[in-house]
Amino acid sequence: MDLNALRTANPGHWRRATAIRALTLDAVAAANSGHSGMPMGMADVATVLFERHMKFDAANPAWPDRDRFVLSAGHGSMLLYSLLHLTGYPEMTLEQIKNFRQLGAITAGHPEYGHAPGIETTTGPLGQGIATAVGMAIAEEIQRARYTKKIVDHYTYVIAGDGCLMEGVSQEAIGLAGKLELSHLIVLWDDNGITIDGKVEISDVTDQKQRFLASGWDVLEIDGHDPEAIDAALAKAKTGKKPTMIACKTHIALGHAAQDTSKGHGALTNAEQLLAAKAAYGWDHGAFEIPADVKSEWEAIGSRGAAERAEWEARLAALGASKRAEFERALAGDAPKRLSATIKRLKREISEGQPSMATRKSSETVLKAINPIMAETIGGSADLTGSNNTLTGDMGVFEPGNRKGRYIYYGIREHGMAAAMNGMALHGGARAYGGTFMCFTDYARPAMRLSALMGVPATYVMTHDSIGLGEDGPTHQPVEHLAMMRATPNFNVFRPADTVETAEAWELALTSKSTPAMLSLTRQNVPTLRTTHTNKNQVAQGGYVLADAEGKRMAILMATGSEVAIAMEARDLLQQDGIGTRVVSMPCWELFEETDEAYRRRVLPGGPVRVAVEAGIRFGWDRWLFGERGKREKSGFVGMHDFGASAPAEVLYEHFGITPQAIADKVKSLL
Ligand SMILES: Cc1ncc(C[n+]2csc(CCOP(=O)(O)OP(=O)(O)O)c2C)c(N)n1
Ligand SMILES: [Mg+2]
Repeated sequence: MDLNALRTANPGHWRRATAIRALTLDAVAAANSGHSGMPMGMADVATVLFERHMKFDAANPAWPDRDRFVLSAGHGSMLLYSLLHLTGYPEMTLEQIKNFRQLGAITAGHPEYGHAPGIETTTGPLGQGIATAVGMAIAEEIQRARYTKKIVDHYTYVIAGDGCLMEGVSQEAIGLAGKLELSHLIVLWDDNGITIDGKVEISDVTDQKQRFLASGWDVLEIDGHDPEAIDAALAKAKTGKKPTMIACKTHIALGHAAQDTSKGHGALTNAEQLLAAKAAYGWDHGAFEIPADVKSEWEAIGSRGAAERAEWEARLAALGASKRAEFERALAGDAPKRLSATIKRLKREISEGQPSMATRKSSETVLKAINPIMAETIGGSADLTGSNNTLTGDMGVFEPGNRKGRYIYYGIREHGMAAAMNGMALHGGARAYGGTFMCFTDYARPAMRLSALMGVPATYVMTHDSIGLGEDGPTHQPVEHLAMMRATPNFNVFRPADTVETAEAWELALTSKSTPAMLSLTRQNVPTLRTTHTNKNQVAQGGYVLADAEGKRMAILMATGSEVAIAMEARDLLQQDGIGTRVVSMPCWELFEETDEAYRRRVLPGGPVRVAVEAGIRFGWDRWLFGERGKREKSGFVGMHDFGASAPAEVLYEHFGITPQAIADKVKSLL
């Protein structure tokens, strides 16, 4: 690589891009950890993108109509931190850059959503960024259709590496974006031919350009160090009717001794080599030193969008009052005032009518009430719409010919769906839910974990939640999935027992601003158990006394979902034998855990025998069996101990011993 030619071709550009490279080298050296090569290789692309194309105003990072920038190759976090610092985002101070990767710094190892404005999503798990960006682009399309391009008209730019494109989720994302013709999505591929283990060719021979073309994208190819080529490609990408992938041929760790090698991927901390790279750049400034003229050029880029933003504010102000209020409400993530009354009305109807139905159907009943009053919901399913009951008649299907549609046929792409849901939530103005069989939580899991880590309130509609799904058998019967999701911090797992609890769970999911939720729903019918209407949302307490003991309280049965009805039948058997039995419904452990000690003591007093009933594995239940004043020798579990089997549901419940009689016997053996 002839650095001299690059330096002289466009000296201004070169110095601005080199500021990114120098900050990266210095921050990684100070932390003695990090990834230098990717920011050094993509500095030219990022500089041209921010300088000539990105619509943003560093002083107002939350401007809703800003372009979104997603650094999918999150290990190159110093690229993003440098850009935010140089362009003048107030929070990204030089101090923060100096504290790269240190405790409490906003410059975490990988970009973390919420640490600083300008970090649009958490990245680092490769492939997540590009898949999340698809959701951002969907949210933008829908809102552009609804509010016109005077109010919503922006692009989502992604920098993705070889790793992002090798991850399976990228194909789900690319396929979806291609089909949906997300023309405002532009992916810049850091085509450097290098990953950690060596050259890309040691593990992959995919023709990425052909792959994107085959999935319905436009593809461009450029020298990623040529500012004019970068500029022209970005300009062209914006005029297309399809999403665009720009293959940017780059040199990892440009100008360093480790250039074009896998050594260049990681932390380049050797002091001599660092100085030699800076010398090759013609950068004779001290560590973390940015010359004033370079910094002010960057700050001019950072404030370039200020006027455009002001014009946008004026257009928003000119929008009719109610439309504007609606735009702002959805953006703030506030539920409409009518939601609470709507849920209460539905609960009353159900408590009176007492239908027996599958909770997946209950969920549909709730959605039919909610979707018409919450225009911000965007629903979907990974090719199981009729099974997940996620589509309601008013939504319309989101597709190239109907940008106002709010239902997405994700295809068989659970992981891509979950990541897209994150993107919609992060974009703002959208509340995403999506369904699949609960067993396939496994397929969506990496993005579900990021929902929790980022604190975005995506709602996962996971139906067919146990052996109760019957004949599809153990491949489809979740047993460990409740435990897996309960183990995830900041994630609410709801397993409602009937339609009333399902309505309450939905209300909680739809009013949450920072905690994602999974609704674990049955395929099989369950009776209405909440036959007395209460305005109060009981699921909000996580666990509550559904039926108290008559006479002396000798046993407490704790159950969730479809097993609550079985526990109620066991209670009848026990009461007939004079054994006073309380049934506690525990639809959301996480919320129960958050209630105060005094409440939990009332629900789970010490003394009585405790039996937990759930058609999943026991893992986690000991917290409620032995903890909270419980005793090991006076507690038991009725549930699954292994994988399920293929047979009708009733046969399986008998076979695995999850029956009223088995519960009653267990209680008696412990008394
Ligand atoms: C899902 C996932 N798997 C593995 C890693 C660890 N990892 C980080 S970067 C990287 C190599 C990525 O290669 P590439 O995207 O080409 O980045 P470059 O070396 O070009 O900077 C790997 C394996 C990760 N961050 N995420
Ligand atoms: Mg690479």
